[in-house]
Amino acid sequence: MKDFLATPSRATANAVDWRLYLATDDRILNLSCPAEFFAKLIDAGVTALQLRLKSAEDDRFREMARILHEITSAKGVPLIINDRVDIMLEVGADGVHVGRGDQAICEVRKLAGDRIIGYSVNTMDHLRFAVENGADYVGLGPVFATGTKSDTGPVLGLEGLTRLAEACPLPCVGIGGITATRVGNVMGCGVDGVCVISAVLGADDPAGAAAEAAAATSASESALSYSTSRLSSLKKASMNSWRR
Ligand code: TZP
Ligand code: MG
Repeated sequence: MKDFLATPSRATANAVDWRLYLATDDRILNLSCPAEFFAKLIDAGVTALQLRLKSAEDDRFREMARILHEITSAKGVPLIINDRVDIMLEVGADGVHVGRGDQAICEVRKLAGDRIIGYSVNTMDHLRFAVENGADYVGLGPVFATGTKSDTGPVLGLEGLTRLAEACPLPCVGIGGITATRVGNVMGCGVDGVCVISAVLGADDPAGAAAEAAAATSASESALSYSTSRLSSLKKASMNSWRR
């Protein structure tokens, strides 16, 4: 059986601070100075960034990826690219995030090498699939109703999120409808962080909203000590039983 801990991308994903994982949507295409915008958000407390664009032309996607990669590298924050493993490789980003309708994880792995692969999970079967196929971290959601993405599975609620987080041997973040006031409850479900879009990008003061959400992740049960305990023998046992 392949040793989970020996996989470089797993080790990398385990080392990431997932507490405030900001994903984008297409509204960032209207920013006049995206570099400055994201630099401020990282300074405010964003710990990981996902470039997620659904309607951008390839050239524009690449341009944004390059801009964000420059900022995230300078600030020491990982950059994950949604859907596009080709663009992730072109710009040298840290990883790629895929969902059930995207390229299969095993195909993505052939291209991504030891870069991080994230996978979207809504059910226990999805989680098992992600682990068995070598994902490095998972997004669990939608936790709450969201207006940002329409083709999600059913809302998990805090109970559903807790069940998935407890069974999850990988770093995991809750996603979907998470606002700063909900961060504490979501972190309490045992996730390593929250992934948010509207709570920050839809705020009148995005940097202020990021700072508020970041403070809420830190105020809740320590995500870092949870990550460390993730490597307990119990977790490793469940992890290995899921791997081929
Ligand atoms: N995947 C599950 S819910 C969701 C994605 C991409 C949207 C999250 O956006 P928001 O605005 O934080 O609810
Ligand atoms: Mg996708």
